[in-house]
Amino acid sequence: MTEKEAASRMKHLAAEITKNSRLYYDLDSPVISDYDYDMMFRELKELEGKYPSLADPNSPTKRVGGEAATGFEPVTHTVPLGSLSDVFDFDEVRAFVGRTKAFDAECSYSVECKIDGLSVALRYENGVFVRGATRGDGRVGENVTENLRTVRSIPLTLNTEKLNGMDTSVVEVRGEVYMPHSSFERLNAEREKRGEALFANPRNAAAGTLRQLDPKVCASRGLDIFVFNYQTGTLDFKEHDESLLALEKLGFRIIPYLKVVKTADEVVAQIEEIGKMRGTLPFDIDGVVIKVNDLALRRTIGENSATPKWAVAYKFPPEEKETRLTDIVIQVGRTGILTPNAVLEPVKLAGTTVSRATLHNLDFIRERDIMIGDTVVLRKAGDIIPEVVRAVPEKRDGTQVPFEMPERCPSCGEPVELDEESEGSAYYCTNADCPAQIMRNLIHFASKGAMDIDGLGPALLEKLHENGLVKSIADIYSLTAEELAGLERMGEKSAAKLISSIEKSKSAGLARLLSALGIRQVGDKAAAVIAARFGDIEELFTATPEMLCEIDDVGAITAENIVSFFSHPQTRRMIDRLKDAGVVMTAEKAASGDDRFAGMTFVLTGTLPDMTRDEASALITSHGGKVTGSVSKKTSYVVAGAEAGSKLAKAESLGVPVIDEAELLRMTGV
Ligand code: 0OX
Repeated sequence: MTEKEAASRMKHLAAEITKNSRLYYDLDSPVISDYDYDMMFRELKELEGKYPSLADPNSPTKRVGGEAATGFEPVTHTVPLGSLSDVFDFDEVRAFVGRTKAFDAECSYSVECKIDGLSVALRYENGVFVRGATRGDGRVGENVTENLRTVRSIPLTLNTEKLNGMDTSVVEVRGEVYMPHSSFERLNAEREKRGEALFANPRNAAAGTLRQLDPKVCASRGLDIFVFNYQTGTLDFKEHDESLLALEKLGFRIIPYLKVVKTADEVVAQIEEIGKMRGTLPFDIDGVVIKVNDLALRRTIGENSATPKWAVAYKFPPEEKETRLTDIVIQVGRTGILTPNAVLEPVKLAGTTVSRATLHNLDFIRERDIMIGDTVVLRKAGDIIPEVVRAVPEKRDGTQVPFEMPERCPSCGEPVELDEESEGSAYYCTNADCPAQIMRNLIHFASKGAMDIDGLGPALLEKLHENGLVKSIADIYSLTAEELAGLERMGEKSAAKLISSIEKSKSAGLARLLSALGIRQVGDKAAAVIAARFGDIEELFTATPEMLCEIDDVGAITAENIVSFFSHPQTRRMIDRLKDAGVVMTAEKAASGDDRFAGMTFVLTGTLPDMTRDEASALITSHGGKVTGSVSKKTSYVVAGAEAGSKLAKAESLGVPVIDEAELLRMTGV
């Protein structure tokens, strides 16, 4: 690698690490696996070691990770909560053993599983729990005492009498708070029912839960803890395992599967033992921690700024599991694309039970030589989405059959065609009235990112479709409160609420409407630029592919799709019906004629003194602004009222300006 190549690689790695670290720490929503993150981190560190002159002083490797967020009081830890240095193979484990044996050839090691949760420090005074804090940056964390009090396995008082005669007046311990698989599955099932975003994995769910401002929420989510270190206090121990046994007597749940061993071979054997158990445990572990057991020897060996030299974490590669692929079923997507899905014998993988995985397209199946009935290897991409890595042809017994794309759509029976232009051999149903497509079109149309019709989710749409009340998109706008109230389990109040959401969606504007129509390859971004460029839907009925291609984000295929969509007589009829219903067909222009909030996004939280939320939203949109439900770095302002909750805390942690109703009114010139 030349110096120039190294510089460019380092820049790329630093940007990726920073981006993914924000997704992980601040937004609790990682998109790559921890393993991939660690690998990038390590590569950057190595390059910085090799090319010190190229190292950026602000490199992410110089940070410990996870800044102390606001919303909770800061706590300066009595003893800093150091982090572990990671190793990824047994040679590195042996090198660690060698380094520490150099201090004392008799050195023994505590080998323990590494719980995948978040580290906290718990302080007890005179046997009573007085303070619990997150790790934060290792030096300063957040005071989450009230939330931790709700974790049943954290003792509120210690069994001090069990340590007869020992001074227990101050005890500070460190442990890992985690969410067991059972709690995680229950939480995500409830969130799915309520149409809320799912947590990617148990660790993110635990982190999100511990940061809840309302301890009742935390109490309801079933967090747990394993204590793995005596931090400081009036007790005195010689060895780590001895300290943990004492902590257990005091009432703590201590780290399980801990074994003290002497040699590098024994350390490696114990790592392998824990590795074998990994998939069967009721909680996630992401590695094994190896620590020098003798506490005096730890002090001799010392630390490297924030990481002790007397411990390392061996990190597991992403978990893989074998299972049987019993069938391949076809799902007809919103745009008519046929996607093959693997039906799997249910298997537990990285915290959840997996029984389905997408096979993307025919090329994917052929490249991996996957047959129906095969044993396949599964893994979770980014710790989240299950994927079939490969088939295991050695395990075939002659009953396996190759997969063929159906010639007719499994939903409507009309012919299927190969989309020559698409990557990866996409087949699609040629019937625009295919029921599978209609249902998915309806669901997409009403969804959050599209027309955002609150309350009109998949289950209700399904019911409306079954009852013949909604056969196409335009039918949504002819629904009446009486028709809705006639449906099973739909009260008058909910019916009126839904009618008002449908009404509100009419002013979503051209960009959202274009994205909601489900034109093949026209997502949010393309819809926004097309809306900005054309301004009125009528212009799109006469647009040529050339005109569309002039727009940066629109390629030739998308342009053809748009032209083809607007050339259908059904499209004309649908748009006319939407227009008659009052759906806005022009690009978002401020209704007030004053678009001072153009390009700005607002989030409302809490109760405002004089305005309802709808009134505040209307005020913002009428000045060209957008109102969304969740706070991100892109949010321009959070408007907070009384009893504002976690959105306020999040705004503060992301540095998003927070204003009150009076300030909002001032900004609009009222
Ligand atoms: C765990 C875990 C984490 C902490 C700093 C020095 C030793 N996640 O299960 N850390 C530690 O110990 C470290 N032990 C653990 N078991």
